[in-house]
Amino acid sequence: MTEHITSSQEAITLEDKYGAHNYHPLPVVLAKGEGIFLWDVEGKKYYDFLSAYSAVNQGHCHPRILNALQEQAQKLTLTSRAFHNDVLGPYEKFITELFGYDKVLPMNTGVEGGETAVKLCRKWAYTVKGVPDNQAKIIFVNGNFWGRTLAAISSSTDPQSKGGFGPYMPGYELIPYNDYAALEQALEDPNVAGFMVEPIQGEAGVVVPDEGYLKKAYELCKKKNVLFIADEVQTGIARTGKLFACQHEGFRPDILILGKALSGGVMPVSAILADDEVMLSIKPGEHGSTFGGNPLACAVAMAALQVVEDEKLSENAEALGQVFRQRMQQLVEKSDLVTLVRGKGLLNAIVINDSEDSDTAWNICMQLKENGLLAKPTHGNIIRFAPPLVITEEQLHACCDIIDSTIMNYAVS
Ligand code: IF1
Repeated sequence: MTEHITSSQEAITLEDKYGAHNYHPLPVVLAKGEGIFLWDVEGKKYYDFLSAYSAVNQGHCHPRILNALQEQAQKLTLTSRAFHNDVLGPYEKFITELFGYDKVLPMNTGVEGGETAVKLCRKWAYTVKGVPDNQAKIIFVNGNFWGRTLAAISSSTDPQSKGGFGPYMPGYELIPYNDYAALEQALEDPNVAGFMVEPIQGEAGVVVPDEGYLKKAYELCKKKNVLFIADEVQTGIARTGKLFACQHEGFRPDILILGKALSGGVMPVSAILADDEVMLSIKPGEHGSTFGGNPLACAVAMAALQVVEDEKLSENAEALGQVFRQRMQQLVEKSDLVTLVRGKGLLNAIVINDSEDSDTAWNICMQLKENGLLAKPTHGNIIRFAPPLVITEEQLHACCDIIDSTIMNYAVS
């Protein structure tokens, strides 16, 4: 019989005793979510300003997505890909037409999307580009984050993500983010197969590259016959004010990686999209996953994407992102605790005027929690603000009022 939790402390105690200690969560225990709101075990209500790291763009427990989940769950949840099912094909048509690609390869978690993109890129290099076997190189940028598998952390520059897990994946090269000259130099190597990059670096602290960097990088990749791989697990699905962030610069990456809000936060669903020349490099039996493309995930993802379109979440993110950054800029001007605000759409962050290893950002988030708003620092002195994209302008101003008053009344202890 499972324990019925009656207090937050009880839940925390159970996690501490029986769970791995691989996270350091804020001391809040959530029991209910609806739209932009979360409630803890004691019934206290919060604005969610993290959206489960942009997996809940459509808002918590969206009724249309839950209906799709419940309806499909009554019929068929999993067949494996050993057989066909009657939901995968319609989903594949829907998502490829929506994003404008020939084909989709469905997986589950975001990092599996990244792994699939790396494998596909290498396979394309050997079978289409003609790179000698086992010589394919993939270029990543400093500050990248695409998950916790060994292939993902092998490209990391963050000691906390990477340290102590060697040996690492060969065939990777790192260059600085937002540095076109460094990319030009790296692509002089004829064995480079791909360039994998986040259009905005989420975990690194919502780092936005210079206007035009991504487009120029894409054009250089085209010229050098290198695949541009966009990791849009966090920036995709309307988060930055477009269906996917590369659209701000008017190009389609050769491989587009999606995850998180692809399911509206209801279950793990990820995907990579590519055109036939690339996607058909992988032949039957060369890649897969037990749950990849399962009927339940397909039904949920179609509903989650339909909500993004019907509720115009990209347009809302674009408009309210401007409002948010204006409000935060006013805070920058009147408080010496906040040095800048940056972001696109409703993926934003403020930089706190303290060293990276200070606990000021954490303490501010603890105070925000007391004041009814949940957010969490990324690296040290940066606080990411990413509410569900269904937030209204009135609610956004109420949240900005909480952030403003919390910062202005923050007593540097
Ligand atoms: C954790 C970070 C965010 C991602 C991008 C791929 C993935 C992620 C751009 C992998 C996942 C999650 C992982 C989670 C916390 C969170 C996170 F802080 F770790 F870096 F969002 F910024 N590409 N990010 O952001 O997707 O396999 O997790 O489904 O590991 O602590 P996943």
